[in-house]
Amino acid sequence: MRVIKLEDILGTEQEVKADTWESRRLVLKKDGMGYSVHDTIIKAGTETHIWYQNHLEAVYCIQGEGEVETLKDGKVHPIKKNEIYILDEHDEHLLRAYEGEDMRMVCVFLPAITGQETHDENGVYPVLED
Ligand code: 9YT
Repeated sequence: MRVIKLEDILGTEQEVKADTWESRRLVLKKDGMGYSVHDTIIKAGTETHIWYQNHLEAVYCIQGEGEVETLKDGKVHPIKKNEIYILDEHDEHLLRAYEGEDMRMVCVFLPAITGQETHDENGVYPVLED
C-alpha cells in the first residue's frame, strides 16, 4: 500500500489551476486503481460549465455551498457541505459556488483521468466572465 499526501502534490503538475477552480489530483491513472481522486476547490462566486462525456463522476462537498444546474432539464440542485452529487448520466451541467466561501470537493472519476487531458477533452468548458 501507499500513502499519498496533498502536501506532496502542491506545486507539481498534479496541481492544476483554471479561472474558476483549482484541482489537486491525488490519484491518477498511473496509480492503477481504475478511478482517479481529486481534491478540487471551486472559487466562490463563480460558474463553471462542465460536461464529462467519457467519465462518470461523484463529487462530495466537504466545504462551502453552491448549486448544480443540469442543462437537459434546467433543474437546479443546491449542494452544501456533507452532500455528494453523482453525474450518473454524463450530465452536462453548470456548477456554481455561492459568494463568500470557496467550495472544496472530493471528486472520483471513472475511468481514471491520466492528468494529460486538456479541458476540452475532459469536457470542461469554463464560462467566460465579462
Ligand atoms: C467539481 C469537479 O467536477 N471537479 C473536477 C476535477 C477537476 N476539474 C480536474 O481535476 O480536472
